[in-house]
Amino acid sequence: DRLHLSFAERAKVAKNPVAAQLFQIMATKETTLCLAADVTDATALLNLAEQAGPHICALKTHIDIVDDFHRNLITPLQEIAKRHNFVLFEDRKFCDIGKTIELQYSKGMYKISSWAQLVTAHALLGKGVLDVIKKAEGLEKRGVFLLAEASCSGTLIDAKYSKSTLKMAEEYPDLVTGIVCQSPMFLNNPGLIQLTPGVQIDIKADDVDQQYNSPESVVIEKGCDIAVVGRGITKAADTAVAAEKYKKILWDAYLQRIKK
Ligand code: 6AU
Repeated sequence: DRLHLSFAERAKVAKNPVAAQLFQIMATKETTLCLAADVTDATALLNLAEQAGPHICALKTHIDIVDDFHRNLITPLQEIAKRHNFVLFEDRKFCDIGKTIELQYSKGMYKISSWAQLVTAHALLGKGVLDVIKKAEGLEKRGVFLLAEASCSGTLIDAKYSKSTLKMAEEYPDLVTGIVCQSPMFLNNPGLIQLTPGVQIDIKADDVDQQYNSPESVVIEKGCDIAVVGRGITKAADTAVAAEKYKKILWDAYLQRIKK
């Protein structure tokens, strides 16, 4: 099953091209770390990308929090991603009617579809989101992570909703890269990637509603393939040292999991 197969084996069965690309990056760079680069300064974002670059498979942005965003930020970001071989991932969490998402995906200041190979989306309003992302202008190789569970306390998402999200994912195998969730759920398809946020070594929660698990427990007990780490790295004294530390713990946990 999914939890005991290697990423190299899973690359062969992935139907979404970005999932296949990610599995290959993970296997060759030996990293399952996705950095949540949640900073509000463009230069800080580029510095994070550069320093964490050798240790990550994906860089996840909330591009709309960058105070001094300018289109000129995208070219150097893409150059860093290419040089260090990681994927750019905009955590937009699309949730609207299809027509609106079509515009939010390709138009406006951010033109997400022109640079982000990966985006997140909610399944709440139905399949429209996947239909429009599939057809929109933009990069040829693209993928979507659907949010099926949340890391925060007080989420309104229940088991029935999670299961329906998974069903929707299975209906778009060429577009859906994977699922954002906190448990293995019913995700047995080895071609799909489980992305799990809420990962930190030192603390259990923030002062709002975020809840954290350790890197070992998310991989071994909760089925995480790619772990999202934000403040555990961005608030550390040395970005590269912290990223390398998470990478190693996560990779050892993955090796332990596939051996079982
Ligand atoms: O490690 P942190 O808490 O600093 O950052 C976690 C990152 C943030 C959130 O927007 C995101 O992960 N996130 C998501 C995603 C990836 O979609 C889902 C979720 O349930 N919880 C969560 O924290 O950028």
